[in-house]
Amino acid sequence: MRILHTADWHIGRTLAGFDLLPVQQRSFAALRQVAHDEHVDGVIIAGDLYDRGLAAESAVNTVNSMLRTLNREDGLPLLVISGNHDSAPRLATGSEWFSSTKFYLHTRLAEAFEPVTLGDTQFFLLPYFEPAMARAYFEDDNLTNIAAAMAPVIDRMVAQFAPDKRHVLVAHFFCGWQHTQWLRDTRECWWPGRRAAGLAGAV
Ligand SMILES: [Mn+2]
Repeated sequence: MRILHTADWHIGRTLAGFDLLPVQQRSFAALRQVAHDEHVDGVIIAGDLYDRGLAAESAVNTVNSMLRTLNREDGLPLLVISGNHDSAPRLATGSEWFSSTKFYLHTRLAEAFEPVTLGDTQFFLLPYFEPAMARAYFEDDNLTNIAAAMAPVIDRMVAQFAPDKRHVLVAHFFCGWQHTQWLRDTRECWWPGRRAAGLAGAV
């Protein structure tokens, strides 16, 4: 299985007063070409499709057009999570019927435990979440940071592992120097199995 992994499109972003949309459109065209040339079986978009939760109308139109192009015109399965820059409820609008065209968009923590199976692989789409969301979901006041919250998150995913499948985690986190070891721990300890992989976007 060949998967194209992308993240952090930040559509709608301006940089020192310049609209980045023309650059982002060119990047999207290049991405689409890679997906075509490499005959990928799906595209992972690991968060931050938008730059702001309350995205401008033009940004919404752009993201919708890009997703529609990949999914409907190119026929590619899409595996998408919300990032910290996205508004999860806004991004999720319409997601109930997206899966009919293999467009899987997870924006709520609970959805992370419903693996998406494509071919020989289970994908666990973990949207960006705050510790408070994990405390509420697991009803555990001890989950005061993401490192603590990831233990029950991973446990619940592992319980869903089909033994004859590969398992891929898609996530979106802040990553800094002090988090490097934690990310390594997540990949090598919390995500068991040699054939597993974690794919993330960040910040
Ligand atoms: Mn980002």
